[in-house]
Amino acid sequence: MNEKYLNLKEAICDGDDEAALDEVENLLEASANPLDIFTDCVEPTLNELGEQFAKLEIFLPDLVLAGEAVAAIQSKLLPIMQEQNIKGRQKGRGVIATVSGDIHDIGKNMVCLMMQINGFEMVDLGVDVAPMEILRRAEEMDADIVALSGLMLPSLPFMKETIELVRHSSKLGGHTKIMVGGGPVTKEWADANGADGYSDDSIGAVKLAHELMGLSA
Ligand code: B12
Repeated sequence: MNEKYLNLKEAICDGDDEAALDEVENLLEASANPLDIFTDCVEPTLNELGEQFAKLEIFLPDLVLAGEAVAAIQSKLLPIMQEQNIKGRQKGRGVIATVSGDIHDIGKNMVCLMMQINGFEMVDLGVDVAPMEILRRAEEMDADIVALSGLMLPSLPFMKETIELVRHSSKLGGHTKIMVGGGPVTKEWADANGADGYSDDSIGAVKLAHELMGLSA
């Protein structure tokens, strides 16, 4: 990791919101790009913490505090990214949700924002959203895209159930494309379970959405 990010990494690991926000401020003043702060610092730091958590080197309260620090960073950076990048033309509309049993939303929020600033009208349904609710909201807005996020292995059956509901909906006229992502999801899982596409990051998600809509970026 570039050393300019080391103070922010430390603040996230310490779960220190205030220090994290001060450091984000310093980075922005030094002209750092908000998306780079995420992809080059926040994401790798969370991945490291996830590994330490899995090895019992840190515990849930540490992860909770780090998650809160990242939520504070997101609430600072996402509006700035939105302001800088909003594009007028809507390329398609859809819903995005973290599936039942799963409350992780940092990655979903990133994907949602990146799609919004790239011209997709995305409605964020939140976390722990049941398959029937995702279907209902997708039907209500005649969604072109249903984007599903899942970081918990035990939640993958709910993702699969949602895919099946959307596929068999008589109200969605077959034009709805389903995109999936999140830690335990792979391209193989996506192909085997009827999704139209998979990506492992938010930039890839935007690229994928363009492909699925038959658009050039
Ligand atoms: C932060 C964190 C938390 C925070 C979440 C805060 C929040 N607001 O989200 C808190 C502390 C609350 C938390 C709780 C728990 N967590 Co947790 N958590 C993490 C951690 C460290 C980071 C996740 C993260 O935000 N990553 C950064 C983001 C940017 O990455 P991302 O989510 O993967 O998203 C990117 C891509 O996947 C992709 N993407 C994501 N969604 C989508 C959707 C689409 C459509 C597309 C195309 C792409 C896409 O693009 C994103 C941007 O690049 C991970 C470890 C890890 N390496 O993932 C564990 C991890 C996910 N948690 C784990 C566990 C076990 C839990 C708990 C059960 C712990 C407990 N005992 O209570 C609870 C879960 C409760 C629940 N029911 O959901 C396990 C899951 C194991 C599994 N696979 O089943 C992990 C993997 C840790 C581990 N190694 O054991 N957690």
